[in-house]
Amino acid sequence: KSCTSRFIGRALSQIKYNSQWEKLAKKELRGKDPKSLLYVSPENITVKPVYLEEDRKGKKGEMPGVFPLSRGHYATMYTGRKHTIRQYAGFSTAKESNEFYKKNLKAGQTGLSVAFSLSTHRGYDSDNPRVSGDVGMAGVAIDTVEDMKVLFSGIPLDKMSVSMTMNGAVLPCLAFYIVAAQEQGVPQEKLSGTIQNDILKEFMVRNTFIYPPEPSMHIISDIMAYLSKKLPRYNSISISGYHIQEAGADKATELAFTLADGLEYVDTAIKAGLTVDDVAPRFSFFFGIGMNFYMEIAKLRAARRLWAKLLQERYQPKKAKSLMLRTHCQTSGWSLTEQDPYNNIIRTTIEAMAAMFGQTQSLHTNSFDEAVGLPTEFSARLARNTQVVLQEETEITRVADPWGGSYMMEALTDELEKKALTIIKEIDDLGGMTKAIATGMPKLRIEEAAARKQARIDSGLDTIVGVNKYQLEDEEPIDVRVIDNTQVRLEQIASIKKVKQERNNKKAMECLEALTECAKTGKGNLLDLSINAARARCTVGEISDSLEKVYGRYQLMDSVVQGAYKGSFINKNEFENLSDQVEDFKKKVGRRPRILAGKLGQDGHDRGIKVIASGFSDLGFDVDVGPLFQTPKELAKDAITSDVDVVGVSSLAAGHKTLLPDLISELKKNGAKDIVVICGGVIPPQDYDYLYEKGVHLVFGPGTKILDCAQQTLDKIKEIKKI
Ligand code: 2CP
Repeated sequence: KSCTSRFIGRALSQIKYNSQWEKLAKKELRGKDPKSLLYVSPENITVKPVYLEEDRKGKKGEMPGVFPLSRGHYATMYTGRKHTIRQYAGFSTAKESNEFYKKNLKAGQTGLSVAFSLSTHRGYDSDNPRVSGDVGMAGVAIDTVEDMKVLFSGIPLDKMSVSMTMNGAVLPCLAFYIVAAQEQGVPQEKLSGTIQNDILKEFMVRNTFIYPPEPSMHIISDIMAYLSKKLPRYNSISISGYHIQEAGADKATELAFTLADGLEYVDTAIKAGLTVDDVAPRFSFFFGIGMNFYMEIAKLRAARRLWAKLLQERYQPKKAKSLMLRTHCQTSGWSLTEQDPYNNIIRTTIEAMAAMFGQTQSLHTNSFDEAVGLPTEFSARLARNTQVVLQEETEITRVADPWGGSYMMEALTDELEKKALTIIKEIDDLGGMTKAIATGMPKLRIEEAAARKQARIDSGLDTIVGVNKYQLEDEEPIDVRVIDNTQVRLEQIASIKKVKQERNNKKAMECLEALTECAKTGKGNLLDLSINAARARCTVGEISDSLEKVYGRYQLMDSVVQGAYKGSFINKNEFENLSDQVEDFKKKVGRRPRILAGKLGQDGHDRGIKVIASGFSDLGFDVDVGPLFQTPKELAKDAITSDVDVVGVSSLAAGHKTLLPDLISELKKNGAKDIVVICGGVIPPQDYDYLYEKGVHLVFGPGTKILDCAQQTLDKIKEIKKI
């Protein structure tokens, strides 16, 4: 059954066609009903095969630069200034990343964007045993201001705008940046750039939080207060939908949750004594751009319109800039496939075009190899040049909002605006985003959508070339960047030791105590005090700990979505065949096959593990999802205590070669040799043999059908346990 026919019943009643067009279409379709051409998107928007003048009846045209800004917040848009080519990068040590940045800037990149190591994100120094597999792997390790100085050595920070993706350890990292610039001779008021600083979405999807929601919001209001006074050119937040889409949400949901987060931040600032005009002009946004081309362009147009309208209605700002939704975009990492990976170059180009047609201010284009590992110099060059070619060889940037006035694009923009507004009202009814997050509603919605999407792909309803259609018989492995994690860690540990030896320890301790005191009393500004601590050479771990003493470290309570995978799986026979085998297992063994799905290290990406958990659970497995951020020892202990048959580990941040062997040796050490260990995620095929040698039983690459994964897992349990 085609996707269209499944949804057609629902869509039919809403649609009226122009009778002349309907007649012509019927003839061309040899009598078939033109309504068979309708498509219903995951946003539940019915996309028609044709849009005509009557679809815009009674609606006025808009002008770029004029409220409600759907067509762009400047009259000239790219004709006046092209978007910033801002590639997100960082790996290994500050020295290596600095060299990489400088090369990229010479080759056409126009802004910088720092990817920090997950250890840094979570406020741990590189010498902390919890982060043995994380240091320098998915981003650059920064422990002190000395590392930050090396990261920007030879890069004039008064001229270069720098984005830093940092949320959990936002205070020390931003403080290091400000002090590094000052020591480079650049006063803070001259700094331009953006700090992500969007903690609300971390609690929904990205999971690199440190403290609980309430003190985390307090940190944000201190940062906004400091930046609005002292760094007038710096964007104090990057309110991010990207991760919401990557985690599985449709575009209306991504849009709604992101703008609802933005409204919550305005409210937080106002509660802290600031005005909307103090903060909103320096709010910035960040959206993901996937493969639904028209819908993505419409999303960015609807985002600008909705934000301008909501701010006007709710806060009546005086500054025109407060209404502007300025945004960065990134092509979808989720849409990249391990299979036939050169197709990813095509996907990224299409997504980059959608972002540019949507008039983004800044863009990152993914490298084609990111489904298997960290980008190489070659793949990063192609990714960057995708934007350079689009900017400099095509004439796309010659016209402001070129899709404006298209009957279809205007209709989709209206529809997305309407859908997103309905969801924003739901959030309002729950008392705003912080309260909504506490109910678990946003996370659950996103996880259900992710499970439904996986079922559509596994059922062949949605095509992914090379994955569920037109597969290659033989796949040649591609090169990936290899990082010697142990070496990076040793270098970082040596440099922390040196900084601590050379600093005035008494001064450093006083700065840390001042931070703890401020957290206790609420008196003083946490960023101001973090800057003092950074200058006194306190480390990221020390600054984070000084606050953790008061705030504590947040533990996420998690559950598994039930029924969404099964409900959207089309081929019921295929599904039931496997669930029957699970039932047989239960009859023979006396219990269901039991799996503990875990995440190791500081890698908080949990879409994969959640989707697997939902699918396995719907198939009849007994599924537990372990807490995030476990050490191999902790996960092994939980697996043994819960007496599981299988431990499943999802790894998306390159720690697999350190963490999985450690897990296996912990299991063996404790006599649990017959627990099946499976893993999946972003794992280069070159590493599969290494993992098998170390005792991993099954490795699943991205794009594996859940049913295949579950079948092989069940067979492996039976083989190992001789059932
Ligand atoms: C721009 N300007 C113009 C025009 N266009 N002036 C007149 N006419 C025009 N047509 C002006 C702007 O007002 C601004 O000046 C200056 O030119 C720079 O333009 P901009 O549009 O502000 O560009 P930008 O400096 O590149 O800033 C773009 C953003 C910023 C979106 C506002 O927040 C940003 O760069 N964000 C990047 C976020 C990022 O890289 N995130 C990485 C995510 P004024 O400044 O005087 O107004 S990492 C992703 C991973 C997945 C993760 O999170 O884990």
